[in-house]
Amino acid sequence: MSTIDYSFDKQFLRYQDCINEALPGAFTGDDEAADMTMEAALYSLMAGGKRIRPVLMLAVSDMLSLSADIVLPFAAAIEMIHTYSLIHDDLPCMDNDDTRRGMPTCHVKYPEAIALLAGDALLNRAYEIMLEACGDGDLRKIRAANFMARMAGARGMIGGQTLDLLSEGKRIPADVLMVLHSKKTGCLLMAPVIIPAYLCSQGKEHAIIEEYLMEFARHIGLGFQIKDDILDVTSTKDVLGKSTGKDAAEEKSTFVTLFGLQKAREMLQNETDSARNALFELRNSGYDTRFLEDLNDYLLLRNK
Ligand code: GRG
Repeated sequence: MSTIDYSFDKQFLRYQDCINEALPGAFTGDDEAADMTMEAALYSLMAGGKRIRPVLMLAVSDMLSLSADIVLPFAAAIEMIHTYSLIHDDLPCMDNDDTRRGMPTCHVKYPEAIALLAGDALLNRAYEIMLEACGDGDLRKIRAANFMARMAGARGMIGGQTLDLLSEGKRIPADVLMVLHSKKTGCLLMAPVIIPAYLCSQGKEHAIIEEYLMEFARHIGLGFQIKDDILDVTSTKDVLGKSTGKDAAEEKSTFVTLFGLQKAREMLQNETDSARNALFELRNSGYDTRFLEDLNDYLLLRNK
């Protein structure tokens, strides 16, 4: 990243363009039998998400001077895993939503079973891409792919989703809500921050960097969910591109329903401040953290 003409908006767009160019090629069909599933997967993948997770991954890589070529398969994989989770989360057996990213959800546009398969196909392709990248036997890549699997799996995002489903209609304690979201939302924000560190050379200095990165990721992860809960009650379907007000209607425990809007806003500010403090430690260690600092503010202020 150039130090002279830095602009957050331009850099954000560059990262988004980079991933948007990589994704369709990583998911083209060569099997006619799977055409409709591939089409449905691509429909959801290219429906215009913010690309926060791959942007984070590319930004942390830049900060650590890691080449984009090395990280790009992992960046594509995380957006595929994220998109699969959204497709499955929207299904009638889960949240039963009809709009996502401002468009009909995958199971509304395609038959429900095809949407299920499209999610499965995205998940499988994500692992295929990461395994292809690991083909040179580089242990750092294998460790990175393993971390992705753990963050997305039953001890990570899927575990959080399970806790969420089992909590429906109940008022859960705040500490359970924290664990639920550190898994459901937090794990897929932890992976893009930590994977670039895993892909770099290891050593004592790197262990300290990983600590600060983990601290940063933990706080943006929780903050991301608090913001999501706030937007659910303060924004509209037109702006968000997905349904709003469902949490309260379905008596779900959220940061807003448990703590109230004012307190949830304070909690979000605290998470943002703590994430910024972790970045200051990295900056003091000589890293260029400007983009991540600005991204942290963007996540605080985002309106969708
Ligand atoms: C079905 C295994 C499985 C998991 C589902 C991701 C998820 C777990 C549920 C989605 C429900 C939800 C609203 C979670 C809150 C945080 C979140 C992941 C929001 C959506 O992410 P954004 O805002 O979406 O990055 P875009 O569309 O911009 O990519």
